[in-house]
Amino acid sequence: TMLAAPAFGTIAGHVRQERLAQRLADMGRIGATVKGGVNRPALSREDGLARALLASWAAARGFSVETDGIGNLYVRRAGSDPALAPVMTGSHLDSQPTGGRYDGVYGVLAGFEVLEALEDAGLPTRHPVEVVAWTNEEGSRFQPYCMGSALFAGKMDLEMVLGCTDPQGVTVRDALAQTLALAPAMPVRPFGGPAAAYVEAHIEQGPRLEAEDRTIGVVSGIQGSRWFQVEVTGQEAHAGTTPHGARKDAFQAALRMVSALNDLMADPDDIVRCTFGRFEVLPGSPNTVPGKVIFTIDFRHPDAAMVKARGDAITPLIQALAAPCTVAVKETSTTSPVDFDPAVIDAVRAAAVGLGYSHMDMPSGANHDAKFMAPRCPTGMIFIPCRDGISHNEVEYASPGHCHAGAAVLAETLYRLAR
Ligand code: HGY
Ligand code: MN
Ligand code: MN
Ligand code: MN
Repeated sequence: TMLAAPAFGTIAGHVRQERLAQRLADMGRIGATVKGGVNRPALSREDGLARALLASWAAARGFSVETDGIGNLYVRRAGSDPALAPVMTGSHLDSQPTGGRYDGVYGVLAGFEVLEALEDAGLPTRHPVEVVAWTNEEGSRFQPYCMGSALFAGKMDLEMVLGCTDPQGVTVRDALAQTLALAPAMPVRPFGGPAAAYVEAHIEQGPRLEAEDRTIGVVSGIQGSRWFQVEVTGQEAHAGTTPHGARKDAFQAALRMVSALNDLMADPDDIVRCTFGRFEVLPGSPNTVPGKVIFTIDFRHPDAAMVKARGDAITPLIQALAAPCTVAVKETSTTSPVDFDPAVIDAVRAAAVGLGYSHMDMPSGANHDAKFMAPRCPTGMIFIPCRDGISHNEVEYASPGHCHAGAAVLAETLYRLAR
């Protein structure tokens, strides 16, 4: 029989703002950049050192740590009934090349703070509670994104993933081996383990909570996103002697493609998101006609039909504009919009209300590992504001008070799901 739920604050009262702030500062030193951000690419030395630091903190508190075939790090506080599936939280430690000290890390460390608060309170839970640091959420160095959570959820093939390469040609397989070597050996669990629920805390990475002066975002779901890598091949030639009519100029072809994609994605309501984040013109010499252009497309939309229809139009449009060059289009990540579990959404909102935090329901424009957990178990997210809504930028900042509030709401939510 389930005893009456304890008053809100029972566990949140043990969440300590300064301890969380200190751990964020400690983790933020790994891969720190001169501009105050972090450069901690997935499966880099810095990523490995961050994993090792988290594993050492877990060991110091008597939590067990395990990993799996892609290096996800599971920190577990045992439950009184080990037969029960764990209630899970977490996020990622990898960052953008010019990333901030909160994206991903905040969710991992807010989850760790919940484990510490449960321990300090001496509160048992029937379910084990686990914090996961998922491998390669960002997808910046290696595409696709969310390799860790997608493999856990059985949505990607491990051999495919291990063969993926970064722009320097390094494979996930090789980078993973170097990363794992930086932390003590730990038990390896198979993918697809049981999960009773998953709740991820994250900075909003947008301006809405700050604009509406709310502390907690009760997240309803995540928009769909489709990523492409485009490789245009022309012919290098002399800039002075080659008539334009005889050129196979890869840059001019890419320009036509981007211009047509901008027209395709034009949206008076400004709901569509289409970003050309990587754009390489090779060989990059002023007096050689570009023979190759590599560029990426990150297309997102909240409506499933639009993600399908508009996304399916991308490749044929690009191919029709390639001549006299040739083009290869590779779709590297494809995820549909997901809606989070109503009961988890309600639990997050109830915790915010119970703790007296201002809050608002809102969708997520950013991808998260929660996108891959949503089909596996009841899933939800908690947002906190970030200054000026800026993220994927070294100035990214969330106040200690907001970090504390998100961890407190996470604590009450996880406790009610796990007790
Ligand atoms: O790209 C994203 O939406 C996530 O922040 N990595
Ligand atoms: Mn993130
Ligand atoms: Mn990110
Ligand atoms: Mn994430």
